[in-house]
Amino acid sequence: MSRKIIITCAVTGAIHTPSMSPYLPVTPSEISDAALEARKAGAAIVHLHARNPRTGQPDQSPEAYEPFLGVIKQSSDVVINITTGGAPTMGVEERLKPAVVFKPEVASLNMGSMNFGIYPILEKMKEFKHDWEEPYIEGSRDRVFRNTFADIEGILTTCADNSTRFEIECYDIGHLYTLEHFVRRGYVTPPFFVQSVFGILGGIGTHSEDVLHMRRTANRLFGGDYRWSVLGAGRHQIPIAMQSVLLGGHLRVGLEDSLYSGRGRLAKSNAEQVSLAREMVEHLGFEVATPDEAREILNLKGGDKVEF
Ligand code: KMH
Ligand code: ZN
Repeated sequence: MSRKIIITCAVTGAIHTPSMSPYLPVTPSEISDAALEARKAGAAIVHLHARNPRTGQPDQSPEAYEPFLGVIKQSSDVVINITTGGAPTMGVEERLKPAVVFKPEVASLNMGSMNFGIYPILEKMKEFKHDWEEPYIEGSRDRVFRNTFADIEGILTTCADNSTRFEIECYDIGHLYTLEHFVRRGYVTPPFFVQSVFGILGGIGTHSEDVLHMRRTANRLFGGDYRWSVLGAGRHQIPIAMQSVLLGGHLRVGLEDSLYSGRGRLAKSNAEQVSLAREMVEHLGFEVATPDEAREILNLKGGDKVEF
């Protein structure tokens, strides 16, 4: 049987703002439509953030999530992953709330405090639809995305009570060593899901040597105990996804990580990026995993054991 590749689609995130693309999902119905279309195109997991429907500002209140979580669950078997990263402007308690309330199968978990520079995007922007956008983007010059050891331990402990498992986001080699520390202490159990992030200003770069170094280090530290996925920011999305597939891994796409689908061409939907990724996977001779296959690969609790 050919190896099954898990496609995660991160449909909106908290990096991009409405003025950057008219296709960025903002309202609950745009987010649920994007998730359902991504599933149809081949995604097994959707990684979700919520936004204020009027302004598009990241919103981590459970009330902002509620309108789309139920819709997605009722219309699809897709695995729902709720962010605990929220936005770097938010406190950790605020970021954790939706995962605590809704007890999803998967939640994201960021493995270290870091600079998270999105301010270079301003060079390409002239007009803003909303007042919050420019200071939010510019503010990343002097902002730390906080994920201390205590924060990580708190998230692991709280979500473990709900049998939520994690998309463990590692933006640099040191994050793998932090993960190893928590594995050794018994807070993280196999098979754990490592999402290696390439190309965020403040994290590791996008060179193929970076990808190989991340893979080799994770192999050395974790052997067969982990499942590996990657995401490449911006134009690196598909090239890095392809390297992961060739190195035995899974992949993540979506408008959270890149607004494009091809050189200089805005993606009109999340599904467009999923379709591109799926084509690439199939051209390389592999198959995409269904949500149930992803559940088996990652040992998830099941879509009927969530609180929404
Ligand atoms: N946009 C990713 C690079 C999270 O939601 O926890 C970061 C992310 C964080 O996905
Ligand atoms: Zn995210």
